[in-house]
Amino acid sequence: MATHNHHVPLYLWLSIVTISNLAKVSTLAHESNNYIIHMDSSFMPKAFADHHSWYLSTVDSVLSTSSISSKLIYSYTHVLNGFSASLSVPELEALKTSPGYISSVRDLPVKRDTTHSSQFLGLNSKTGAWPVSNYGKGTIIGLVDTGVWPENESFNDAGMSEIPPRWKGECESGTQFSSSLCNKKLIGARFFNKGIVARQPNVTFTMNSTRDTDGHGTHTSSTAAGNYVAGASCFNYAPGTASGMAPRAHVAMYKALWDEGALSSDIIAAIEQAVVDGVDVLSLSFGLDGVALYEDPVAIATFSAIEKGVFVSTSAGNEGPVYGSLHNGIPWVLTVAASTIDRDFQGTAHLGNGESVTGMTLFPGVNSSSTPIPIVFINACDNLKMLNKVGNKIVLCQDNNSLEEQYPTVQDANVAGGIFITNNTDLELFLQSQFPTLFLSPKEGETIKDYIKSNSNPKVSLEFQKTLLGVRPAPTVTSYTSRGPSSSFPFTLKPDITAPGSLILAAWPRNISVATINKKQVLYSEFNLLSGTSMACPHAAGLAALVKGAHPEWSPAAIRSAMMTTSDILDNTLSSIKDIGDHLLPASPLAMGAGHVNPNKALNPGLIYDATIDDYVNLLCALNYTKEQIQTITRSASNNCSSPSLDLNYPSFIAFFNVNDSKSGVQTTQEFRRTVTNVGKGQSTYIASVTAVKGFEVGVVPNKLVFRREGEQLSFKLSIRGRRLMKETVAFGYLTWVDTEGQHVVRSPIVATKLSSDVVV
Ligand SMILES: *[C@@H]1O[C@H](CO)[C@@H](O)[C@H](O)[C@H]1NC(C)=O
Ligand SMILES: *[C@@H]1O[C@H](CO)[C@@H](O)[C@H](O)[C@H]1NC(C)=O
Ligand SMILES: *[C@@H]1O[C@H](CO)[C@@H](O)[C@H](O)[C@H]1NC(C)=O
Ligand SMILES: *[C@@H]1O[C@H](CO)[C@@H](O)[C@H](O)[C@H]1NC(C)=O
Ligand SMILES: *[C@@H]1O[C@H](CO)[C@@H](O)[C@H](O)[C@H]1NC(C)=O
Ligand SMILES: *[C@@H]1O[C@H](CO)[C@@H](O)[C@H](O)[C@H]1NC(C)=O
Ligand SMILES: *[C@@H]1O[C@H](CO)[C@@H](O)[C@H](O)[C@H]1NC(C)=O
Ligand SMILES: *[C@@H]1O[C@H](CO)[C@@H](O)[C@H](O)[C@H]1NC(C)=O
Ligand SMILES: CC(=O)N[C@H]1CO[C@H](CO)[C@@H](O)[C@@H]1O
Ligand SMILES: CC(=O)N[C@H]1CO[C@H](CO)[C@@H](O)[C@@H]1O
Repeated sequence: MATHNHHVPLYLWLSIVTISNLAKVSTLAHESNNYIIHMDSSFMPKAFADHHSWYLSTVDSVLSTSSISSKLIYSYTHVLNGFSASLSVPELEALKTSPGYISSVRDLPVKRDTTHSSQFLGLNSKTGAWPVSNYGKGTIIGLVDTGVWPENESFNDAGMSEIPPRWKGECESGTQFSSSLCNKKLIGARFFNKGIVARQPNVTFTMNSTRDTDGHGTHTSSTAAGNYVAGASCFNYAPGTASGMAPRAHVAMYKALWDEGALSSDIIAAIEQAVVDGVDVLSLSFGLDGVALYEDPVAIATFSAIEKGVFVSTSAGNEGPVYGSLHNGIPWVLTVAASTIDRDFQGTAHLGNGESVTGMTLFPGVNSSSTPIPIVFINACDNLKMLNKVGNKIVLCQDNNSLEEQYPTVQDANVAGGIFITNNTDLELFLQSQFPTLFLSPKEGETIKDYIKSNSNPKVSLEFQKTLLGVRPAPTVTSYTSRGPSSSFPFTLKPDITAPGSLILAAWPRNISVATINKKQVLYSEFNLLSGTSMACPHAAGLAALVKGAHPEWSPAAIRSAMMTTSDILDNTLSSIKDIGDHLLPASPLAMGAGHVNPNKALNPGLIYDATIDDYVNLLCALNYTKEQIQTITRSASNNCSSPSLDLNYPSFIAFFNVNDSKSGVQTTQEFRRTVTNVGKGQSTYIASVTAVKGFEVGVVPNKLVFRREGEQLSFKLSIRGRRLMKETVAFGYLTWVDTEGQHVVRSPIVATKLSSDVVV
C-alpha cells in the first residue's frame, strides 16, 4: 500500500487496497470476531453510573472462562446506543439473551472510494458564495479519512479567525504527530483504530497517529477547506493558487481509514466524536456496498448527526457506469457524483518537418534536451518481444480498443516513449504515466502517421507540462461515478448532485511518492492530481459550509435542497451536461443527480424542500423494517409508525414502472406530495413548468403557488402516468418552479425507470 502502481488509476487503487485481510472472516466457534451491538438504553439497571460501565459488565458476563480481559472495543452513546466488542460465536449467542440487547452486526470493512475547480464553480471574491459566507469563516468541517499531513502549506492558518469557543475537539499526539501541529486552520486531529487492533491483535501500524500515510485524507481535507497556497502545481501541471472550497473554514481530521484496514467500529467512533466535538459539516469519502440501512455504519451514525444539525456529504462510489452501483444512497445525507472540469493536461510532439501535434498527458518528467528521437509506427503495441527489438525510439501505437493492454506493454518495454492514437474517453486512468507519452485524437494521429509514411528517417521531440483551461464541453459526468438507484433506499433519487471529481489538484504528503519515472526515479510533490467521487464529496462539503455560513439557521435538508434545486443541467456550451459513461448522451439524473453544483445560486434558492427527523422515521416505517431495525437507526424504542410513507419531501422524484405481468401494458399513475417553504422575500408567485418525460404524462396540482410571506409553506402534488412496465430503461425530465419576477428557478429532476426497486435487507 505504501508504494503505488501508477498505471492503476488512483481512484480504483484507493477503493481496492483497503479491503485487506480484514474482510476474511473466520467461522470457527472459538475464534473471535468484531461485532457492533445495539442496546435499548431504557434497560440499563440503576446500579450503573453510566452506559460504559453497563456495557462493560454486559460483555464481561458473557465472556468464556478462557478470556482474560474484557473485549469491549468502544462504547457508543451519541450516534448509536450500544458498543462494539470482540466475541466468539458462543459469547455472542450468550449476549443475545442479555437484558436490553436489540441486535448485532459483524464489523464490516468499508470501501474508500485546487487551483482551478473553485473558479470553474464560479467562486470569486467579488460576488456570491465566497464574500457572502465570508469564505466559510467560523464553520468547522470534519472529515473521517486517512489522516492529514499538517505541515503542508494548505493547513497554514494565515488569515484564519480564532477557534470557535464551542469547539470541544482535540489535537491528539501520537507517532510523529505532536499536538502542537494543530493551529487555527487544522483545529482537531484524532485517530481511531481499536477495532483493527481487536480484529488483528498483532497489527503494527505504519504510523499510530493522525499523520496521513496514504495521501487521501490530506487531499480531501485541503479540497474542502485548504488555505490559499500561491504557486501550487503538480510538476507544473495545473499551476496557480490552490485553495479549498471554504478557505476560511476550520478543519478537523478523524483518522479511521488505515493502511491496515478500515472498519465500521472505528468509523462509528470517529463520527460520534466529530459530532460531540461540534463539527458543522462532515465529509465522508467512503462507503459500504449492498448493505441495508440498519447495518450500514454510515447510515446509522449520520442519522444522529443530522438530528443534531450536522450536514453530511458522502461519495457515490466509483463503480459506474452500471445502474444500481451506488453506495451511501441514504435519504438523510448528500450523495455526490463526480464530473470533469474544463481543464486538460497536454504535451506536444514536434515533428521533423516542422509540424506539431498536441495530445493529453500528465507525464511528470521534463526533457531538457530538445534532441529529436526516431519514431516508428507499430499499430497495436501489444507484443513486448517485438517492442524490445525497436530500441531507443518512440513507438506510435494505434488503439483498437486494447489501450488497457498496450499501455502496460509499452511501459515494460525498453523504448524511449509511446504515443497512442485513441478515442478512449477514460484517459484519466492513463495520464499519470511512468514513461513519456501522449494520447492523440484520431485526427492528430493521421498527421503524425502521414509524416512517418512520407519520411525515411522520421523523428520527433516531445514537450510536456502544458495546462489548457476553458475546455469544452465541461462539466461532463465521468464513466466511473456510481449510478442510482440506491439499493438501500431506491425511493429517493440518488445521487443528489455532481461536483468536480476528475484530476483534482490538492495537497499531498511530501513523504509519499507521486510518480515513478525512468523505471526507478521516485518523484515527490506537495500537491497531487487525483480522480474519484472521493474528490467530489469534499467539494460539496466545502460548498455546504459556505451555504451554512450564510444561513446558519437552515437544516441539513434545507441546505441539501438549496444545493440541488439551483444546480446546473447545462454545460459550458449551453447544452445538456453529457455522460462519458453513456456515449456522451445527456446525463440522466441517475448519473448526476439534480445537476452540477452551483454555489452562488445555492445561497438564494427561493424555495426549499425541508425534511424533519419524523419524516425519516416515517420512511423507515414504510420499509417494513422491524421495530428493532428501526431502533438501531433512530436509537428510540418508541418510533411513531402511525403514518408510514416512502414519499419523502425531497427535491427530486423517482417512479418505478417495472411491473412485468399480464397487465404490464395497462396505464397507471404514481403520485408524490411535496411541501415547499418560501425562503425568498415575502410575497412571490411561482409557476410550475414541466419538461416532458418520454412516454409519460406529468401533472402538477396546483401549478401556481402564491406566497404572501417569508417562511410560508405551500403544498402540491405531482403525478406521473404511463404503462405499468415502461419500454425504455430510464426516462427523465424536470419540474421547475419559476417565480414571476424571474428571480428564482427551482428545479427538480423526475426519473421514471423500469429498473428494480428491490430493497437490500
Ligand atoms: C496507539 O497509540 C495509542 C495512544 O497514543 C495507544 O493507546 C495505543 O496502544 C497505540 N496502539 C498501537 C497498536 O500501538
Ligand atoms: C501474535 O503474536 C504472538 C506472540 O508473538 C503469537 O504467539 C500469536 O500467534 C500471534 N497471533 C496472531 C493472530 O498472529
Ligand atoms: C474512433 O473514432 C473515429 C472517428 O469517429 C472512428 O472512425 C473510429 O472507428 C473510432 N475508433 C475506435 C477504436 O473506436
Ligand atoms: C488489436 O490488434 C491486434 C493486432 O492487430 C490484435 O492482435 C488484437 O486482437 C486487436 N485487439 C482488439 C481488441 O481488437
Ligand atoms: C519524511 O522524510 C524525511 C526524509 O526522508 C524524514 O526525515 C522524516 O522523518 C519523514 N517524516 C515522516 C513524518 O515520515
Ligand atoms: C411493506 O408491506 C406492505 C404490506 O405487506 C406492502 O404493501 C409494501 O409493498 C411493503 N413495502 C416495501 C417497501 O416493501
Ligand atoms: C403519531 O403521529 C401522529 C401523526 O403523524 C399523531 O397524531 C400521534 O399523536 C402520534 N402518536 C404518538 C404516540 O406520538
Ligand atoms: C418479463 O418477464 C419475462 C419472464 O420473466 C422475461 O422473459 C421478460 O424479459 C420480461 N420483460 C421485460 C420487459 O422485462
Ligand atoms: C513537512 C512538509 O511536508 N512541509 C512542506 C509543506 O508544503 C510546503 C510548501 O508547499 C513546503 O515548503 C514544506 O516543506
Ligand atoms: C521522450 C524523449 O524525448 N525522451 C528523451 C529524453 O532525454 C533522454 C536523454 O537525452 C533520451 O534518452 C530520451 O529518449
